[in-house]
Amino acid sequence: MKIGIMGGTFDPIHNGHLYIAKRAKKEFSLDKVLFIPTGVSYMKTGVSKAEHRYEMVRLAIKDYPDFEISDLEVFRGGNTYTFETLEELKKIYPGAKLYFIIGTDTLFMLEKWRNVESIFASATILVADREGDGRDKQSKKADELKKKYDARIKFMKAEPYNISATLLRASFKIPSPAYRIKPDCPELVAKYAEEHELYSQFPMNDDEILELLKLDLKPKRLVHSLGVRDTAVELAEIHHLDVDKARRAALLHDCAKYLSLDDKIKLCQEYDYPVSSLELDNPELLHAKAGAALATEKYGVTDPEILDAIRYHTTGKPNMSPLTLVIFISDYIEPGRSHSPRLNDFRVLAKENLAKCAACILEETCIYLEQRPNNKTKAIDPTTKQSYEFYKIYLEAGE
Ligand code: DGI
Ligand code: FE
Ligand code: FE
Repeated sequence: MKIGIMGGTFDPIHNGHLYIAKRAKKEFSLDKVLFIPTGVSYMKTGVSKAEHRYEMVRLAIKDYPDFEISDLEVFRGGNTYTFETLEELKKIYPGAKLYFIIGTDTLFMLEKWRNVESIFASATILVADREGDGRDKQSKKADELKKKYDARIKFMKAEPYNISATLLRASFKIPSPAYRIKPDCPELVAKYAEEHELYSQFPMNDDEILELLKLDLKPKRLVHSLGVRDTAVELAEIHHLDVDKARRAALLHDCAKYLSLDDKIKLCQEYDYPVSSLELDNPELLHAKAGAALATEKYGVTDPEILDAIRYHTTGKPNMSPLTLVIFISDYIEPGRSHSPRLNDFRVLAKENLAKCAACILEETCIYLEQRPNNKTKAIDPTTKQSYEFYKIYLEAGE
């Protein structure tokens, strides 16, 4: 008998896990696949209770006759070690060939696992790999392990699935039904998670926000947002501000960039953010206000300082909070920007004097908007103008 083994936290089990189990079963003619949810995890904190994770796996596989669940790890006291599980399975299924299914990232961590020699002796390792041929780094690592431990390692073609658990948890945390996305797991699992509020009771963390943003932003915009994040974090550290708030505001500052005009207007109305006729004529301005609303609606952010920083990141405003200044500036100077010859001066200035740096940026923005060629001049938003009026005294001020 050939038995595939899918170990994991399964918090929660998702379609990627099922897909990989199906692929492994087919490609290696396995008689069955055993799903073994971990008990107490010694590597991860903040994981859902084992009984919930076990129940979700049970629900997910109940219509697959060749998939089974095992409680070997769930009810074992203390830490769970794979080599012990495999030892037990050899006793339960004497003579069976065991195939331990892992993702490519695990291939590189295996050697750190307790008693890895015993793992290699007990089971063939099946690596779920996007290309299916264990290219480059993976096949090198596999060859190394084969030599060193006499390991049996095979690659199977399957999409990597390690990231989507984060996205899946995030999808349970989206507050507004209008912006909810369908969780990528069996319906029974989603229902169970919702009924027991396994994920929705916690606010989204930055990893989850990032996974959702990947769906909302084009690749270039995502790179920009990560640049703003890194710049904002650095400036927050230098100026002794709340680094977590800066990181979050920066990540989300352009989250509404690709919403339709209708959606942006609707969001602003719902949140009582007034929309001016100038903004309707220059709708690219609206993504900042709409972004503050979307940060609440979709990403669950309610902190007024973060929302203020997102809302005013394009125009600035008079007397900005230090956090709002940091986001306004970071958006302009992040490493991916190259639109102004003075950027390098601004990057130095931002570390020394936020208000003066904002003044320089506002001055440059006003000049840029007024002096665009071919009569393509853009109207300066009154808030941009007011910010410039407020900050321009810093232009003359010394250090
Ligand atoms: O969203 P980003 O591209 O990262 O940058 P942003 O939010 O600072 O600016 C978006 C656009 O808005 C950019 O092309 C410059 C423009 N902008 C900034 N202030 C004003 C403005 N456009 C008008 N019409 N009026 C303004 O006051
Ligand atoms: Fe923006
Ligand atoms: Fe931006």
